[in-house]
Amino acid sequence: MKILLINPTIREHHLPFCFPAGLGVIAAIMVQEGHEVHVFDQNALRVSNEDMCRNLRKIKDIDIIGIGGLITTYAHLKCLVPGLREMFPFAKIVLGGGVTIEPEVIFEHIPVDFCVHGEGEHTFRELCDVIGGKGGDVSGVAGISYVAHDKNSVVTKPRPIERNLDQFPMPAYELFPSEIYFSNNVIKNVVGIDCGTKRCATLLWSRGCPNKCTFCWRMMGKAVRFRSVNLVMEEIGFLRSRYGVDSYLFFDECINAHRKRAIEFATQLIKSGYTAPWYSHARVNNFDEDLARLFKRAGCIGLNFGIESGSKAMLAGMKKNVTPELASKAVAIAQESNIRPNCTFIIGMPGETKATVQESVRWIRRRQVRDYTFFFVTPYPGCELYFQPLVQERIQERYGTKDAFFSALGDVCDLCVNLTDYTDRQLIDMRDWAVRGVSKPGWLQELYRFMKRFFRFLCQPSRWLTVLRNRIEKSY
Ligand code: B12
Ligand code: SF4
Repeated sequence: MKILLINPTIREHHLPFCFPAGLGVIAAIMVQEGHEVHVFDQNALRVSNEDMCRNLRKIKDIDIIGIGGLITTYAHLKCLVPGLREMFPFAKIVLGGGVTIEPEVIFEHIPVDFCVHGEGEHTFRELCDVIGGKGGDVSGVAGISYVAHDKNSVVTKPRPIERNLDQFPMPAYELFPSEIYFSNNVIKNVVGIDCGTKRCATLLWSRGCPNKCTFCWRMMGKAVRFRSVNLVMEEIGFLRSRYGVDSYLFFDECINAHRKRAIEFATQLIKSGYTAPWYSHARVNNFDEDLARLFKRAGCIGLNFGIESGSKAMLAGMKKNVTPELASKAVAIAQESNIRPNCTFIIGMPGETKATVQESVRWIRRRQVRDYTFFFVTPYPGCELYFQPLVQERIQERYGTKDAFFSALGDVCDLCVNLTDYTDRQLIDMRDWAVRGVSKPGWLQELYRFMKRFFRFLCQPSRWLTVLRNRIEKSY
């Protein structure tokens, strides 16, 4: 069959830097299955819907169109899909990714035939088989929804998560304009760490997160599943030789969700002899000196820690399951290990006050964190927070319909729903105050910090040896 996969534009204000890993794996599976696969990566190419449709006209007789992404693509898909429907009246349009979280809303506002919920690899393959007439009925495909003949929407039984990620192929990089993503160098241009590398790829080692933060949607489930490091290394080797990629951002939900596995991962990276700079997301628990040292040796240059708040009470409300003290300790360890910590904070959870925001500001000042960001809490559909009565009430008050709410969802830098007792203006002012309130360290403080780190380094001969060994290994 002829399958067209479309990666819709996301975050227009940023350069495209993130290869769509999910769609990439689905594309690779469809090729393996013997289908003729076409990809249009609108996000990488940044073309308008009209130009994309003009381009797509060249492809004749498409049987299935697969499209999708995060819930924040909802408004864009609402404009894009009707045009596709008109151009390809006989093709089945399948929507996947986080945007399908509430299929009833989708079917009412976007003319698609099927929604795929959760991991899409097996579901899309099976759905294509049924559509292609290989037997069976769509009602037997787990993890989808559709509108039946009686106009009622049907949701089939949930698709279990795949435990063995190794059975999935590497994303079909060659079908996408991957160069664009890699050369935009996310570590340098978005994270802001310039370590002299030219091309950065985003990739995944694991899926899932065992934690339960109320603002977070864990579509990939609670059970963390890991790809074998050998396969990750194989992918890295391919990206290096084919695209000249020299740095990596592991987009895992939590790279140290399991400390033991994280140790194995770093150890194998080191053993493989290829320790290019990498960056990832980490939790403040499960992070200690040994792991930090190992991560550093394996090439880690920075970690994003979701600190969320300097207030114990706010952290408890988010079910973050950590304390400000623990966060402080982890960030200190990262700083001492020369792993640059990037700390993100959330403002506007129910119960937030000026005093709790002040606690976050004090936390940052105490820790002398250089890279920090304050985001507004956003109850993305699917997360625990979204289902709280107060949140539903505020969404209803402000937007009236789910369609209006979904259409408004974008970056967490924008205030979308106010869950506090302050006015919007007051909350925005509080965020701005927090950002200003943390005075950036002056050159004297920087010098003091550098000297402190340098003397600590001098007192640890094991660290000189590590640096020396890495240098020697690199020169070979
Ligand atoms: C990479 C990433 C991004 C990339 C986008 C990547 C992309 N093109 O999809 C970027 C950096 C742009 C991004 C931005 C944001 N992100 Co983000 N992001 C991730 C991250 C870290 C990894 C996604 C990933 O690659 N997963 C692995 C692949 C295999 O899964 P997948 O992409 O979901 O694809 C699978 C299924 O969804 C499905 N599928 C997906 N597409 C399609 C298409 C078809 C046709 C089919 C059949 C199936 C299908 O099948 C795939 C294979 O199983 C996840 C967290 C995580 N580790 O999962 C958060 C996550 C997806 N992001 C999230 C959020 C909140 C955001 C932001 C809103 C945050 C912000 N700072 O503002 C912004 C959006 C901004 C905006 N204006 O739109 C939330 C989800 C939100 C939601 N409910 O949709 C997540 C889950 C993080 C979290 N735990 O809260 N993000
Ligand atoms: S915020 Fe991070 S640690 Fe918390 S549940 Fe989400 S991915 Fe896991």
